[in-house]
Amino acid sequence: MPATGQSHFSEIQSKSVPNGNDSLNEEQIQQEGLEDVTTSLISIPTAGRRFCRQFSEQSVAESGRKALSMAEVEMPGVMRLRKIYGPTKPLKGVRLAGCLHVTAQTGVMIETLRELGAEIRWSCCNPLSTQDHIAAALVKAGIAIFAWKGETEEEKLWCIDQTIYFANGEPLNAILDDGCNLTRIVHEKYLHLTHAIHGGSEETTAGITKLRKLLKSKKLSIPVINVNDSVTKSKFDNNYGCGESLVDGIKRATDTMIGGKTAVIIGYGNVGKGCAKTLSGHGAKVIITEIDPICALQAAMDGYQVTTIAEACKIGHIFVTATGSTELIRGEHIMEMRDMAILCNIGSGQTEIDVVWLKANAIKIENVKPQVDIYHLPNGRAVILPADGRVINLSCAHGNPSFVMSNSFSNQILAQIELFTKKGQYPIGIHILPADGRVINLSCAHGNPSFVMSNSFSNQILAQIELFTKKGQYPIGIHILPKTLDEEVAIAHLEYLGIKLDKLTPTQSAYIDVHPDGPFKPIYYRY
Ligand code: RBV
Repeated sequence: MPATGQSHFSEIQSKSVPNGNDSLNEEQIQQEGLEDVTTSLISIPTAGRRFCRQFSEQSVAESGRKALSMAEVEMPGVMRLRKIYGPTKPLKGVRLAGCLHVTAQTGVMIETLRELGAEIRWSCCNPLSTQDHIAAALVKAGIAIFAWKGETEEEKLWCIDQTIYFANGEPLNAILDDGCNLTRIVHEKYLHLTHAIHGGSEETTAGITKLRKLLKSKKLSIPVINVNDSVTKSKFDNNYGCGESLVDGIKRATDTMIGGKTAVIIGYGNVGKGCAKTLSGHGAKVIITEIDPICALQAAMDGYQVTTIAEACKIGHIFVTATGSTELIRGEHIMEMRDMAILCNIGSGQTEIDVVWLKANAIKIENVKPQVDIYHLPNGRAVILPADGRVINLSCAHGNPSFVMSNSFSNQILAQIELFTKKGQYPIGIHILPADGRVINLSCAHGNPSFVMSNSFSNQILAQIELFTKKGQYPIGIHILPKTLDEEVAIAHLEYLGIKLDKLTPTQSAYIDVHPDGPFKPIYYRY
C-alpha cells in the first residue's frame, strides 16, 4: 500500500452539528462542554457532511504541549514579537485563515498570532505533515485546527474549506498560506470574499511561483507579502533548515548510511545548497543537476560535480529533488537507477518525482512502514520512495528545527501586522517585507584567480556594450545588468569546468512559468 491513509487516531464517533454548519468552532466546543477534553477535529467529508470528533488520550495533547513549550525556547524571534505586540493586540479584528504544516513551530506562531489579537482557523498545506499531538494541544487550547496526519486529498480540501467562515459566521479577512493552497481555493471558490481580505502572506517558493502566475493572468485579487524572499527566510530556513531536516527525514525513513554514498541533488537553489552541504558533511559524494547556468556555476565553484539527470540517474544512491518545479525524476531515469536507490523530494509539491509513473509501472509496491514504500520495477530492480514523493523532511521527520523557523515565522507575523495595520496601502500584487536585509556585494580587487574574474569582467564588458548601444535609455542612476546577460556570463564559464546543464522540458517550463532559455529567476532572487 502506498503511504497514505488514515490518521493514527482510532475510530471515531459520528455526530451531526447542531446548526447544520459543517464546521466546528471554539464556541461549539465550549457550548458542548468539551473544552477540557483533548480532541482533534476529524471530519468525514462524505457521509452527509457529518462531523466526527475524536477523543484521544489526554496524554497526546499533553505531549504536544510539552513539544510546544520546548519549541518556544528555541524560537526567540517569535516569542519576542509575542512579548512586544501581545499587550497592544495589533491583530485585533483579523480573522486569519492559515494553511501551513501543523508542527510545533507553527503552533508557536499560531499561539502568538492569537496573543496579538487575531481569531484563527487553520488547516494543513500537506496531507502528511501534521503532527497530531500538536494539533491536539492546539485544539485543547481552543484553537480551530482542521488537520491530521494522513489526510486524503479530498479531506485536505475539506479541511481548508472549514477555515473560510469563522465562529460568528463572518468570513476570513486575512490569509497565511504555504504553497498557495488556501489562496488558490479562495480565488477559485470564494472570489466574492476577496474584496474584504486585506491581504495574505506566502511562505514558500512554490507558492510564490503560483502567485506570480495568478498575477500574470490578472487573476490575483488580494495583496500578498512574499515571506519566502525575505533574506531571513530563504537564506536560512530553505538553506540551513532543509539541510538539517532532509537528513533527519532520510534517516527516519530508511536508516541508511549517508557517508560513502553518491547523492544526486536536483536543483541548486537555496534548498539544494543546504541539502548539498549537509549530505556532503555526512560524507556523501554530491552531484548537482541544474537548468540555471548561474546556480550550476555556483555548484561547481562549491566543489560539486554538475551534470545532467540523464547521467546522474545511473550513479546515485540517494536522489533529492529540490526545485519547486515538476517531473524532474521520470520513468526513463528511474529505470536506469541502481537497485534500492532512495528517491526523496523536499519540494512542496508531489510531482518532482513522477510518482504516477511509479504507481503505474511498479510490478509490486511493498509498504515498509508508514510513509516508506519500496517500488519493485519491471527490470528486476527496486527503488525506495519515502513520503509518497511528498516533502520528506515534514512527512518523515518533523520539518525544519525551531530556531530557523523562528526566523521564517517572525517574518510571517510581521507580514500580517504590516498588511492589517497598513490596510489599503499595499495594492494587489506580491510584495516583499520592507527593510529586509540587503545583500551587500563586497567586491574583491587584487588577487582573485582569473577564472572568477572572467565572470566579473565579462559583466563589465557587457555593461559597456549595454550602455553604449542603448545610449539614452538608461537614466541617471545606478542600474543592474539584465538577468539574461548575467546568465550569459555564467553560460560562458560552464564548458571550461565540464558542467553539463539540463534543459527545462515544455511541461516544466509551463509549470514554473519560466522560458526554457531563461531568465531563470525573478530579479530579486538572491542566489
Ligand atoms: N517548513 N515548516 C517547517 N517545522 O514547521 N519546516 C519547514 C516547520 C516550511 C518552510 O518554510 C518551507 O518553505 C515550507 O515548509 C514548504 O512547505
